[in-house]
Amino acid sequence: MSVVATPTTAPATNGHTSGSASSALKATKTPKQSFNNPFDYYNTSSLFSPEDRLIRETVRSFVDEEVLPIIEEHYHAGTFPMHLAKRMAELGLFGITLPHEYGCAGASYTAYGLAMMELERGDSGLRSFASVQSSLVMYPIYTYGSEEQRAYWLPKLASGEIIGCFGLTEPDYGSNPGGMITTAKKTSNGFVLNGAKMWITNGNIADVAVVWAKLDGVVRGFLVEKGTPGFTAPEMKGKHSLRASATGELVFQDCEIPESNLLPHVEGLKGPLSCLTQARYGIAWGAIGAAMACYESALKYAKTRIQFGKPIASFQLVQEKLVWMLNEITKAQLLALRCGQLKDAGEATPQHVSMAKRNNVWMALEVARLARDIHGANGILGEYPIMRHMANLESVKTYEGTHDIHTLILGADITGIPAFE
Ligand code: TGC
Ligand code: FAD
Repeated sequence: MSVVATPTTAPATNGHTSGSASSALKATKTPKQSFNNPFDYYNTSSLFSPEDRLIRETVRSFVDEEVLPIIEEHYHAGTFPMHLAKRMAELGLFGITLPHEYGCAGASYTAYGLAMMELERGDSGLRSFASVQSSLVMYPIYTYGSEEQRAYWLPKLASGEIIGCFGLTEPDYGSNPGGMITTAKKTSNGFVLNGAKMWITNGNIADVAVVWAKLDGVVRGFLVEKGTPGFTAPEMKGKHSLRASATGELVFQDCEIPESNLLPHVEGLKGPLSCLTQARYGIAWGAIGAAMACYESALKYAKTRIQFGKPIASFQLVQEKLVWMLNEITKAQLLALRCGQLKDAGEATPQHVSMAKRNNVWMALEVARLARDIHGANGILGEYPIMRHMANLESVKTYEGTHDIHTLILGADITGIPAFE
């Protein structure tokens, strides 16, 4: 059901009859448009490699054909569309930058970003799923795991045969994960874990959890398999955001795991934080997708919704909002593009990524709010994607480092004075 007015073909008049006013109106009716693609105003696509463009187009079609028709239903029901996990795996979206030998696509970071942008144009829950599987589970196993761990886990994760999650946040330690109180103790057979993790994307549906815990006071990474005695993963319910995404707790009560489940090649907080840099990079692109969906809907709506005898797109205040949206989306695209180039060249710092995540998620939320405003009352309906994206983006603003934590990361970088303590 749509209550949007049908587009007018005949020009609406404002009642003026003077020749100069009507010719001025005419002049504004058929402006020469300086762009071919209203969602890529600076034609950034021309800067991507043919392979990156193909990946983007493939994910775009997947989202149009298989995500958009069903996502609202899942969002409403509070369920993740699980059948899409297999499809994302088939498209090579899990561990997309990792090498072919582990069943991965070996694509560029730019391609990874573009894929995340298209997924989040569908829903942040879908991008979250791919972020966690790729950047927070496969990346640490690839980067810090033994060769046996890589060979065993990565192909299964790439093919979607198994799903992973990443346990860092605790009930009392969110922005400050260094304070974590989950512990691992060495035993004769391996390790015993005690503690709890909270707000874990895919926690309740995952087959394997990458869990960060303190061993003799030092943060270490452990792989904990579903069904291990002493490990439970209840679902977290009642979310008004990221409803098409599973979120769980991870609870460890004398949970014994074998020695071979320790990630051997990293110690300290830089282990989990380096994974976050990967995922934050994907979010910086993903948020642009959510913003594009809101902008696209607002532009279409503004051109077809008639008030005071004219499309609302003809009002200067509405145009100002649309221009602001496209202007900020374009700036965000350029920031993400450059961040991708730096990552592909091995030159991106965590702080570069913080700037892109911080700016682009903020931008997307502002775009969503303006889009909601342009849709009037219709903006609150599930028939339009706006409120879903807006509510999702409230989580995206908080997870992977809140907006303010990224401000402090950048503040520390430019002043040399960390303000966390
Ligand atoms: P600090 O002393 O600054 O750093 C400790 C060590 O880590 C290194 N480091 C990094 N390494 C790689 N990448 C980064 N981004 C890094 N940031 C820091 C640092 O060089 C140091 O190394 P070393 O060798 O000297 O030991 O640590 P701090 O305790 O002062 O904390 C700094 C702070 C606040 C920035 C950090 O704790 C932080 O980023 N907090 C935010 C927490 C966060 O983002 N949590 C996210 C949880 S996961 C999640 O949200 C998944 S959502 C998934 C989805 O659905 O998409
Ligand atoms: P807090 O740290 O308590 O922060 C509350 C407020 O205080 C924020 O505004 C914050 O910016 C501010 N604040 C905190 N410290 C400072 C300071 N020093 N200076 C100024 N302001 C400060 N975590 C995982 O480990 N794995 C996951 O898969 C995962 N998935 C998530 C999925 C969802 C849907 C959500 C909502 C969260 C998820 N998280 C996950 C947790 C997420 O990373 C944390 O929520 C986030 O790091 C913030 O922690 P917190 O919620 O405890 O907020």
